[in-house]
Amino acid sequence: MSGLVPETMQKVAHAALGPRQGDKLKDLAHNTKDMTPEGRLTTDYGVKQSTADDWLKVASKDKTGPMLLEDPFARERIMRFDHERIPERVVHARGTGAFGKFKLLESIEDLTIAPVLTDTSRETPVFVRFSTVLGSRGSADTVRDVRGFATKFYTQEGNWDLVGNDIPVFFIQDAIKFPDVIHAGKPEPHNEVPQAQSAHNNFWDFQFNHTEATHMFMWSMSDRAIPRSYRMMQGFGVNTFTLINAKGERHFVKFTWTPELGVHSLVWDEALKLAGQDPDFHRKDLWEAIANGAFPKWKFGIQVIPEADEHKFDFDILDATKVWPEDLIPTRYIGEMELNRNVDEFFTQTEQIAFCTSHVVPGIGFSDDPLLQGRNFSYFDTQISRLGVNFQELPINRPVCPVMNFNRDGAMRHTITRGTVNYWPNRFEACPPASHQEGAYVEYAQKVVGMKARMRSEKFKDHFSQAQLFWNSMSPIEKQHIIRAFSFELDHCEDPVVYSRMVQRLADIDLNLAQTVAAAVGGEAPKEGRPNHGRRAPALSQLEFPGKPTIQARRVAILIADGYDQVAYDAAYAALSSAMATPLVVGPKRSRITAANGTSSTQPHHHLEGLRSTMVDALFIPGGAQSIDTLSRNGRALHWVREAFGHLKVIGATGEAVGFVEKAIGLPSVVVSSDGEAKESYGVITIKELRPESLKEAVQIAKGATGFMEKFFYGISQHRCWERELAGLNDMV
Ligand code: HDE
Repeated sequence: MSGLVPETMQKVAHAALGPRQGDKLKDLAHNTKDMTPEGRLTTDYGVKQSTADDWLKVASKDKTGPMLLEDPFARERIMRFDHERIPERVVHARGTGAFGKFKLLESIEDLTIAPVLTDTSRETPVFVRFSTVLGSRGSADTVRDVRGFATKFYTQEGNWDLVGNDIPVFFIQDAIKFPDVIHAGKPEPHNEVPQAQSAHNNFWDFQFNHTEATHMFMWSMSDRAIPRSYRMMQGFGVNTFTLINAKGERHFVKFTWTPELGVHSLVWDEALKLAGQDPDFHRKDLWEAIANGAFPKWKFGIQVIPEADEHKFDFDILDATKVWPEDLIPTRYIGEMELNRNVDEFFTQTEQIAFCTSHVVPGIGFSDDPLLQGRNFSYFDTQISRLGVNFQELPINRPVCPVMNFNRDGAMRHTITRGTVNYWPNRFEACPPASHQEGAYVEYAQKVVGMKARMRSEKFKDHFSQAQLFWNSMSPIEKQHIIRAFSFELDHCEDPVVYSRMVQRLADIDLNLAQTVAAAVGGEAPKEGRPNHGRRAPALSQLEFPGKPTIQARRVAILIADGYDQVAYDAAYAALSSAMATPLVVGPKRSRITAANGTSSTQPHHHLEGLRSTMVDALFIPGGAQSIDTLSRNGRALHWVREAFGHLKVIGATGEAVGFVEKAIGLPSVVVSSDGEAKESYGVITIKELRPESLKEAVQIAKGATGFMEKFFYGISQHRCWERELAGLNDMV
């Protein structure tokens, strides 16, 4: 196979596919073709063409002349191109997706009849799309925003779409308000500014005027809104769904995904810079991890409330602006999902995938959650405008089980249904409805009596208790980040009415928060706050989800110049690769760099201008007198180290590089010079000499004679060095 098809990208992934996941991929194969050198250029109607370069012309002597409209090939190319775009999603336009599989580990047949949640021998193919909400399709990945986490389960009973976010609550309680909250967040109507930002007047004006958003905006000002990676986010169904068991009993349920790698975020300065330096940061991160075989995994959990307990809580369990605190309703983890295959083509798969919250399978139902009810209408409707009425026939959307009904026609219908009738009942009894025993979806018989009115339950009117609960549950570092987020956002609101009122609003959550932000943004500091109930729910803090300590798929830069210590370099490179991290060699130039021994050399992946410290998780700098001398005189190299230190990244240095790190960060007391033993101080790991007995030893990481690699890897696995921030050192560089 030629390099035309990135076969290697998918090779690892194919090996990991289970028997069932193949169902959807086999189905997609009917519509998949490869570009090959053997294939010949044709029109869309199949006629071979001799050129792709020249429009048919009336040739004069010097071979110039008018172009002929007659040329069907040229016309087809241009007209086809003119119509390549479809409307982008009205929200969540920017996103990326991948294939994977869902495996149930524990049956919940006590709660549901849905085989996807009761049959542990099954493996269900899935497609997941992650997204930001506010930005348009070409906007940057790392902006402050909620992230979408939408999963399509291709079950044997039909498609089940679980369309969630990385934050468990939402801005509004009733779907009718959705256009308002989105209009307020999107670029302002008069000048279409700003792109993909909540930091503007209209967003915060709405938040103030619409108190039910208070809990949600606390989450969106937290680090959850700037994830390090899609692989390191939780996912929440947000809405309250129901499960129906064989006895016909109904339970309320919330669905959760928890990542194996833990919940980790960028730091704000990094997120801001990445938006310009690498706008595809999250998209590339997911792609590379899957291509390298570091498949991201999530545990699948449920929180369940029996129907009879619906009213036992001081919040309404159908209110999407409230969490179900885990100390009251613990999460039961029952399955896991792995993403293991990148898409073959972005448009036909990631762009054309269409999720509908209304698509559930027998055994799963809705509740009277007024946000969910509105969503059930909206998603189907929006797909019709985005993709047309036959959107469910598109390869990525069609189910793996049979589809048969009397829906017909419409633009771009593909299925050719044979038969003389297209209605029910018909004289042939063709396509009869299924019975319950045959697996038909049966609606839960819910007794409903009431007055028709525009109304809301009383408990929905408490807009502050859980905002306080969230704030109370944050660690000191998380609180600090929230304060800074508000300070940034409100600084971007020029209208004093907007930022002054918002500062007052913050006093409904916490007086200290309000006063600190007021001082930063210039609003009048509130003197009194709403009494705080003092309750906490630890699981709201993302620090409760550190994940498994691994450096898999973490990007580690190795900084070198001519004359680098080749032994230390080789040892680190080999150890990082064997741990499935991604070492990225960076030098002042991308042409070959020669080691101190004069014989070895290496071709760096990037130069210091091209790759920035923001794009990596950690930094390693081997010694070598000449190399360090060059780096010490290079402003960009010094900035690299300084910036990585400021962003709390782990830095490893050996030999002469120790002094270089000290010079770069200008905090002599922090960098402990070492006397042979590896030393760690505020995430800076140093050693005089990295001389593993052999490369093999380096590869066995933890056994390294010096313990350097052990300390370095542990630091990376901890994501960041928070001690540095607690000591205020990051603010000093
Ligand atoms: Fe969405 N939302 N939403 N939303 N939403 C859409 O559907 C809508 C809400 C979410 O990767 C749209 O296909 C309404 C909550 C995700 O393709 C649209 C309301 C949550 C995605 C729509 C909400 C979400 C969407 C636009 C309030 C978290 C991207 C394009 C009642 C649980 C799916 C599309 C993808 C997309 C409507 C609120 C998550 C317009 C009316 C709450 C992850 O139909």
